[in-house]
Amino acid sequence: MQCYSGLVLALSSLLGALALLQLSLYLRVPSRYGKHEERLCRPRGRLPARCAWFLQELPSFLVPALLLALRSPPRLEPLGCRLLCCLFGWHYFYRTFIYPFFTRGRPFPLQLLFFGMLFCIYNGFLQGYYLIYCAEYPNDWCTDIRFTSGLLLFLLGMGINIHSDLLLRQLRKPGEVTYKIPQGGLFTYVSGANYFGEIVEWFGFAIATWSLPAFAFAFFTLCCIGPRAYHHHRYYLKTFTDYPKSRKALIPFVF
Ligand code: NDX
Repeated sequence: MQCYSGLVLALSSLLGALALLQLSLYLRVPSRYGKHEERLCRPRGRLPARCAWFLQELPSFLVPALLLALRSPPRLEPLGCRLLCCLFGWHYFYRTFIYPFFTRGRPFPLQLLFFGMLFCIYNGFLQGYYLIYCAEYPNDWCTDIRFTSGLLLFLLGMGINIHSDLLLRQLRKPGEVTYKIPQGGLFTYVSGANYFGEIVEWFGFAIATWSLPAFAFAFFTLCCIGPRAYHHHRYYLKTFTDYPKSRKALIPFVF
């Protein structure tokens, strides 16, 4: 397989367009899973959260891994490019093989699972194809300010995301499905602490890779979970009269 830059441009632009579609669809009404499902329509089928998250996220790990295996001769030079591939793989290894097995979430709607899987195939292909077949970095990319600052942001975001998801998980005993007020960590400042971490993470990745596909994905993430953080915030304010008034929705002290 070779690098077709036109394909990368087309797929990245489509991802940007999907982000805008996502924003227009879910700004007023939240996507119908988790705490926003019950009050809206009841989906026909659901899968246990563990199974659903595993299946949904698997293509994001598998597709780049397949692309890497198909590359002949296997080459990911220089070191900067190899590290960047590892960051994406590292996140999706966690999201596919670790996160689902600890989640205490409610069953996930099959319909959304299907679209989520399609999205993960699409994005896994775009990011993997670009990094494995197209990206070229100078040998000293690892010392470039874009790489180092992006990597730091990525690690910071990932740390916040994993820690916040852990705090959410600890709110429930196994088998429980009730909602409580999240406390501690970045939840002290925002209702969507896990989403804030994820957004910082993917903007860090975009800066470190300095690539159109990664910026398109960071933008998609912002448009996908940014509005969801806002809906979570409204839900908490409506549900809990003692919800901390100073807490913002997504960005500490700002929004
Ligand atoms: N999955 C990313 N759009 C998405 C699934 C839905 O990873 O067709 C995007 C992802 C997909 C979406 C995905 C892409 C766009 C789709 C959409 C469906 C339709 C849409 C395909 C792929 C679409 C068009 C047409 C435009 C293409 O019971 P519960 O489940 O609520 O329990 C929760 C629990 N919890 C609490 N427990 C007790 N008390 C409380 N107060 C609690 N609050 C929450 O914690 C869960 O078990 C857990 C986390 O819940 P929540 O709601 O905070 O996070 P959640 O949304 O479930 O995300 C989990 C993690 C999180 O770290 C987040 O950052 C990351 O996944 N994520 C999620 C969504 C997208 C994404 C990352 C990304 O874009 N990078």
